[in-house]
Amino acid sequence: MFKKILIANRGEIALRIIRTCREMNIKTVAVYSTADRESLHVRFADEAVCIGPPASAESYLSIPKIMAAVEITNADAIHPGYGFLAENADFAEVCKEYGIKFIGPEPEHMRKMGDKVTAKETMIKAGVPVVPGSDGLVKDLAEGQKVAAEIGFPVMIKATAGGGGKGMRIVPKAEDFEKNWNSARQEAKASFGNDGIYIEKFVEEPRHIEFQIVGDQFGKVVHLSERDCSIQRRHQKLVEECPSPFMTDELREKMGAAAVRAGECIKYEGVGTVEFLVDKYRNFYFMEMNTRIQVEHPVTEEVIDHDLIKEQIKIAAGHPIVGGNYLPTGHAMECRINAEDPFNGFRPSPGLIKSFHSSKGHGVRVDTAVYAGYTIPPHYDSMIAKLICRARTREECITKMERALDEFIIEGIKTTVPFHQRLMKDPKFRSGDFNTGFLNDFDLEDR
Ligand code: MV4
Repeated sequence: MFKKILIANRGEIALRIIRTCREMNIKTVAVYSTADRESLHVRFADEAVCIGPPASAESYLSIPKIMAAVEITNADAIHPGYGFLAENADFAEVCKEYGIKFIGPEPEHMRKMGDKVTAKETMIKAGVPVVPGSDGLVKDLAEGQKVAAEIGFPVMIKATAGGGGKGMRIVPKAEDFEKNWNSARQEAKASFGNDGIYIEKFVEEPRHIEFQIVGDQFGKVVHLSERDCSIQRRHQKLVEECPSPFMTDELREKMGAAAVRAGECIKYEGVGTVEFLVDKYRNFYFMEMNTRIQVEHPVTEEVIDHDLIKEQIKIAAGHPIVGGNYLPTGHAMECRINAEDPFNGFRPSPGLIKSFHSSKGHGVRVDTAVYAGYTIPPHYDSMIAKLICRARTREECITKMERALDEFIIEGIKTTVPFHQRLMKDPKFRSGDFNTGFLNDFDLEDR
């Protein structure tokens, strides 16, 4: 087992990883920018190293700075958390060269899944359903128009280096193709320095349902059920839950088997997430694979009663997986509490937290690194807490979430708490009748 893990991250996930390391008797090293001197991950780690100024590019994203911190503290593994360098194959490669264990998959797997066309080709080989579309990259406008006509409108233009909606366009009909082709290409070039484009049939009113998988170093892969992440705004998830209200035993069987095949086919090592689009007929299609621990992992932890960070560390240390797939017991839901003003277009609201009292009680979990007197720096992500509730049924879970949201006190900044309070009362949300378009016509002022 590792003796000392360096956590190349900040905020709640850094704290989350430190907690598990302490329970496993593993020493921890925090790294921090000058904006994070007063952060809890710095206080709770056994050692802390300042790695630069507030700008991420010169601190949390700087591979040389992080490797220098590894060297001076003599850490034997790095946990990247999510975001920052978590899906950077070059970073994983550098760790390998230094003889430091990167807690995550092989660089080759990160590279494969980071390129969407390669990921899709890999899934086709594994027998995982994908959205009908172009055979790989489309070379020019003329080929794009031809392929789109064959697939049938509406189609979606996507960037192979994409994800999170960048370089993505919906094309309703043939006459709209050229302008969308040009703008998608430009955006992809500007955002990723890669203008590789592919085309898919547009799946209408899809749900976003993802499967948590775990693979060990011996080629065994199991799934830990799904998470429904359809409640999103501009590709930012706001609520996640397990089970999906749309799930059936039969569908879970089929999607779970597909997710496991995806992992087995590439001999995936570590925890990963296979994202699917699911249409109203319960057809499902591979969308992307994330090769990191995700923000919403606590939802799965609550319904399967396992510590996923601990599983990650054990697998990285060469332990085998025992047992099979996991089915959920009860229901869990996570609301992301962001320092944003939901009444003003979710505009970021950093600054001093004057008072902070987190929700408590049976079935309530709050993952956060903020406290009263803490000043949220403007340089990073606006998520300041995750409120996770667990109960026997979805109904009880929502009721508990309403209670927990009502007792959450955060003063000094604007947060997304009022958004969640209104969402929990929405009849369509409560009945489980929603898809990824739900928030497009959800207006807070009407409620
Ligand atoms: C799609 C789609 C419909 N049809 N692909 C959004 C982010 C990127 N990962 C893929 N996305 C989508 N791809 C086809 N062929 C709809 C979306 C989509 C979406 C997906 C999941 C969650 C929220 C979404 C919001 C808008 C669009």
